[in-house]
Amino acid sequence: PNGHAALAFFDDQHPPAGDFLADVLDGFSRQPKQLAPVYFYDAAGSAIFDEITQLPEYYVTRTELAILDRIGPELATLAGPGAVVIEPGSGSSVKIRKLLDSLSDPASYVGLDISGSHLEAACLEIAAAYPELQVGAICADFTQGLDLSHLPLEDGRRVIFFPGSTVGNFEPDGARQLLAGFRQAMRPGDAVLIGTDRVKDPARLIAAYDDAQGVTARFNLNLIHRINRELDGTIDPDGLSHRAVWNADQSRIEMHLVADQAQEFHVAGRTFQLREGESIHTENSHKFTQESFTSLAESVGFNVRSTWSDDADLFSLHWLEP
Ligand code: AVI
Repeated sequence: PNGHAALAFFDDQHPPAGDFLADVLDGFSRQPKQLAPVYFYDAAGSAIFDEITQLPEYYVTRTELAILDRIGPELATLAGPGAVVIEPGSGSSVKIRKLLDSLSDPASYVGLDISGSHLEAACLEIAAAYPELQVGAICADFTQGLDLSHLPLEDGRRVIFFPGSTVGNFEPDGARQLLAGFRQAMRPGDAVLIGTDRVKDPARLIAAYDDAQGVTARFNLNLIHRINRELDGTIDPDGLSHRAVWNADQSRIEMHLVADQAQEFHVAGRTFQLREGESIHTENSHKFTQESFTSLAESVGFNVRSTWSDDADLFSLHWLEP
């Protein structure tokens, strides 16, 4: 009995909780100041991110969904019947439904997330929508490797679904470690279906991260509100401006909050200074070419079996096999 009756299983691997306060103090002590993008996604931030996915400038989500629609039959062939779909960071419910709808007779869905409550809610929704599917949950930090050894499910092909170009939010070493963790958990015949955003015209990229309605600016500033609220912070959000910059050397969009004038602030009793024009670096979103992603995947022992893109080559999905 797992205490989550509608789920086939709930495997709590007891991931250590992230230390928001320690990470913020550490990030503000660095030069340049930085904050980790994982902390964007409290309830308010997740709701703003949903708004971002609907923006005219943010082509990412709708382009990936259109590719998923188009390639459904191919995915069904590649996955075969009885597939076990595993979703690290489960929550992209529209995309996972498209995938499940495309596959022929998927046997099971396994959500995997660091937040147990979020995970349970997401998995219960899938279970309700797909009564034929076995639905299980693993509460774990997927950046620390995947332990799939206790999956009490039939042995179909395992397909790890990692959409959205979330891999791009990791530093190159972190992305390699993440994919290596996936690779280690896989058996011959298993696969990863992963989305990556493409290198393109910088103006188009910058618009996607600095939209006309200011939704992305709100997303960025929400992190400051969160620090003020949860960590007894006194940062003046009105004195910070959202910036999106294309860093061609690192092939990434960077998000920053830049101080319009100098300010001193406190977080949990510690004092920090921002100079006029000084930036807090809040996110990297790496963009890939076919070559750069292939070399990343191959460096941890994957074969890129197939890649699909939209006509304008904005976004790609890749099928990786060990
Ligand atoms: C979640 N991740 C893939 C988004 C991205 O595009 O890097 C996060 C985001 N940041 C600003 N807009 C969207």
